[in-house]
Amino acid sequence: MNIKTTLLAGVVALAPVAGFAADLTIGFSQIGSESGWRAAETTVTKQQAEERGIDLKFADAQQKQENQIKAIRSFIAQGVDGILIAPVVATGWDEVLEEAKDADIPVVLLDRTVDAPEDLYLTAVTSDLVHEGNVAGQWLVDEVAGADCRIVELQGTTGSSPAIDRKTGFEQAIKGHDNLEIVRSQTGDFTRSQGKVVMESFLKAEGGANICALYAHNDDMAVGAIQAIKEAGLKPGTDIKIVSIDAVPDAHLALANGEMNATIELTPNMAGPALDAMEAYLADGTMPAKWIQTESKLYTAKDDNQAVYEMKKDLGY
Ligand code: GZL
Repeated sequence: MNIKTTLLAGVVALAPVAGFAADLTIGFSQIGSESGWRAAETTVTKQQAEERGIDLKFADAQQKQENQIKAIRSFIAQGVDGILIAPVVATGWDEVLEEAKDADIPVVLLDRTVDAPEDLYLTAVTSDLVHEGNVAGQWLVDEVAGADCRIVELQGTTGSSPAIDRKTGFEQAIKGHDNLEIVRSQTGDFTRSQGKVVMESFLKAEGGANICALYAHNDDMAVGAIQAIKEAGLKPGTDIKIVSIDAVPDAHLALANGEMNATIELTPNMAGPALDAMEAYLADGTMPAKWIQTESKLYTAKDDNQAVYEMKKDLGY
């Protein structure tokens, strides 16, 4: 059974669950700040640690796995009580996770998974990344209602579990709908700048009139693509439908302005459930489920996006 958490229950409340955290030191290997969502996750994680009296050792890897591995080894050498990792890619973690296990230091994964034996980490707190892709694909199937639609896709960071799973889920949803076809697919590395550059290349290669929809694996790439679509003299949200994931404040603004059509919410509060599990394990050996799943929610232009923007804009994105 997956323990679901919700955005509001996590981010707004920020209340600690119990007082196991006295004098805990936790290392956090964060990928970097490639997206607004990632910045919010960092903000929330620091808030959660502070609320619980946890001494959080924060390391920003600037999107490089070798920097994450160095940071994790440093945490082990420091003898921290636990380690949080947001793994930039899915492979290459076995050795350093073995070292943490040998040092009896529990590891909790945030927002992405790894291809490693499950006994090498306590739990993973993530959304259902395949489901997110599914919801995005199904939204487009319903939106075009049988009309032909040539799709371009901005993938997340190559080799990351969200890029792999969100692609899988989207393709599952459009399978069997021959009117829908992905004609271009390339990584924009989850960033606005790359999302713009790659969308410009799609527009040049295909011609704007031949692109019906953009599926972006995150809102930051979608926002960059919106800029490129506008600079090509086209109307994002009308000439090219846009469906994305994260539901960051700027995506709600784009939805409210008719420049985006749908996004699937990803809570930035992975640390709340992660630290609950870590504290309980450190207190009395309680073993959590291997996967703590966070909820996903579809937002479209029909929602009160201005109100959601106002609620989210000060949450650290
Ligand atoms: C998904 C997470 C992704 C976000 C992006 O769980 O890893 O990484 O969707 C971020 O915004 O870059």
